[in-house]
Amino acid sequence: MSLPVLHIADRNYSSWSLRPWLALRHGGIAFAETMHPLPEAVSGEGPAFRSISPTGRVPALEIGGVVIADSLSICEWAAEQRPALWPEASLDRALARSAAAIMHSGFSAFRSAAPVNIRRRTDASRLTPAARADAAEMDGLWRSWLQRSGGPYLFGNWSIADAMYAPAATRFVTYAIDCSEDASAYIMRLTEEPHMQEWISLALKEGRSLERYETA
Ligand SMILES: N[C@@H](CCC(=O)N[C@@H](CS)C(=O)NCC(=O)O)C(=O)O
Repeated sequence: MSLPVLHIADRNYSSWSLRPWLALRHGGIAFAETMHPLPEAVSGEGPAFRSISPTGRVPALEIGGVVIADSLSICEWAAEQRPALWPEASLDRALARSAAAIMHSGFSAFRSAAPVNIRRRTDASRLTPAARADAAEMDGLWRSWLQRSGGPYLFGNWSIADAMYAPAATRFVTYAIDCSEDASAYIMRLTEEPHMQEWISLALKEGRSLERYETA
């Protein structure tokens, strides 16, 4: 059977693409990837990638003619191939899944005020009070999970929970967002590990600049 194909968008901007890409890489799962440039502007006609995924959005993983849509489902598929992508102990696994779900469905003020832009360095002036509150809440959650597990990642070994928060870590760097010492050390661990470094270096090589993600 041919390799699964992960459809992603621009690495510099696409937070959702990064998550399953990291899970597949950390799982040592062979896959091909296709990058689809994000539209220049939001068209009002709905999401751009209808020919790739039923949601019109990426990431999507194509396996043997079947398309798995949505970052978290792709991560779950990866964990079925490589169970170590979730913690081993049942309660830890449940907590890690909860952490992933909290990110997947939450922090919307933070996500919309501070879009992922790996290349950019600016200040936190564009953050609304709600976005700042989201960032502080995330910092508190990271600290509680790290304290409980003893680190180095949220639930001990690197897991899908860390994949889900990796784009958020880049936002703290891009927008120079204040955070606790523990959060800052976690952000460094997350962004300096080799797979994340590979993604970052590929993102930095992309030449496209999308106005809507570049203006503060
Ligand atoms: N809930 C989805 C979100 C996916 C998503 O919003 N993807 C963006 C790229 S980061 C997209 O495809 N945007 C295209 C569009 O909105 O036209 C997931 O977890 O995969």
